[in-house]
Amino acid sequence: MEDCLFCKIAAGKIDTDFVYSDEKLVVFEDINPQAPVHLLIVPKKHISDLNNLEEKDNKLIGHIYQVAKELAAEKNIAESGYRIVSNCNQDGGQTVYHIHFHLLGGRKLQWPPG
Ligand code: DGP
Repeated sequence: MEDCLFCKIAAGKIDTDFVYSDEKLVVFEDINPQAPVHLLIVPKKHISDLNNLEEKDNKLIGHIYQVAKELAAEKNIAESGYRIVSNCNQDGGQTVYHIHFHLLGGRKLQWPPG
């Protein structure tokens, strides 16, 4: 998608420090962090939101959670705890329409979310 911000970041067209990257995804720090650890896990494949996930994406989603778990350990939040969030559409608070997963931790997170 030519005018998708996260496609551009994932393709290296916008200067961004990746915390992690592989052939399927990139991970970088959120520009507006909501917790001491706030990473965005972004697949290279353009999927606009959770509603557009297909069965063939199941392996990718599993991989995202494996990478999230490893990054949580690296960031020393595995034992204290963390949250993985994917906002969907307006009421879910989605602002960037390229599917992504927030990895949040490093403080006690509130529940329910606002
Ligand atoms: P969401 O609101 O769930 O769609 O999350 C989008 C997140 O993306 C939001 O927390 C802010 C972050 N973000 C938006 N633009 C940029 C950017 O250019 N760079 C980085 N690092 N993060 C961005």
